[in-house]
Amino acid sequence: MSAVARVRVIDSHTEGEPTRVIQLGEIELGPGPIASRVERMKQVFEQVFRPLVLEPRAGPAFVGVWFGTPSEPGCLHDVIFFNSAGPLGMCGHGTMGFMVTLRHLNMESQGRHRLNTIAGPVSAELIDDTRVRVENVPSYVIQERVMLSVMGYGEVQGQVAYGGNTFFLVERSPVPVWSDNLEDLFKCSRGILQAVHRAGFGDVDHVELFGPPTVEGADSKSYVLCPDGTYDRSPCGTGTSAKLACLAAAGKLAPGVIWTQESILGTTFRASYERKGDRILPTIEGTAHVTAETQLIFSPSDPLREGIVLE
Ligand code: PYC
Repeated sequence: MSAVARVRVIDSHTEGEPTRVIQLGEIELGPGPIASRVERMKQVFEQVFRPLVLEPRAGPAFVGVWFGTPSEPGCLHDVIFFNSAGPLGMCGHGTMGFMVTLRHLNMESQGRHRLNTIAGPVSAELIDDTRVRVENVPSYVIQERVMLSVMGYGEVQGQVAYGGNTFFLVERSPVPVWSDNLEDLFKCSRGILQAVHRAGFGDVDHVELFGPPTVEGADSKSYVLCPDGTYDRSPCGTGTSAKLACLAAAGKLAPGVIWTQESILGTTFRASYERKGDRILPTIEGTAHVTAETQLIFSPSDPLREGIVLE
């Protein structure tokens, strides 16, 4: 950490879920392609990147964003999302936070922009200063009707689907999807994640539990367990994309029809899809607000300069 003692970041939240954008040029990851940059990020992850999203400099559920020169033609930037568990394939709420941050920094011009993520290029458009529309990567169902035996919760049925990250989606949550039920939702979704790995789906790193909506106009409410062991405060853009793939495959949602996904907090994303061969192309819309401009300080004498990690 000796070379990086101060890092300027911009914080925002998207429907409640925090995003921390590292200002351009603060941390170099060398030339592209994006896969090489991700490898370099992983080499110094615990010393350089993870401390940016851990306590005592961040709170729970922070997603970090590194961005730099595009390594893919037609893209505005390479954008790498990460949480304290490592890089994320894509991040819907993070893309919204990133676009609103670019506007805050006067670095964004009008119109739709392509951003190169680990999962592939996505399009993002600022509708106004805070509202962002994201056209995500092609999304699809990997396995329908997976039956799991989950200790303490019995038989749980769900689907494995991809929306930029890989999800296990449980249509009928074994525990009510209510915000006063967070402890049980965490225990249940952790048990499901372990069971889904035992069942051979090692790529699954997020779990979504669904229940009836509680805000007017929403179609469904979700609790989303993320790879860093926190829950998504937003309705989760990649998770909503995976959900649309399941709905489309089951013939429950037609192309172009709006699906409103509610988060555990009661905030919402509006989503719809177009067909793209045997996959779908989801569009997610939500609101982000900048919350802080900060310079983080990593003093060599600070015993917690690499963040608080409880093994
Ligand atoms: O919005 O895609 C998302 C996301 C993934 C993890 C946290 N948020």
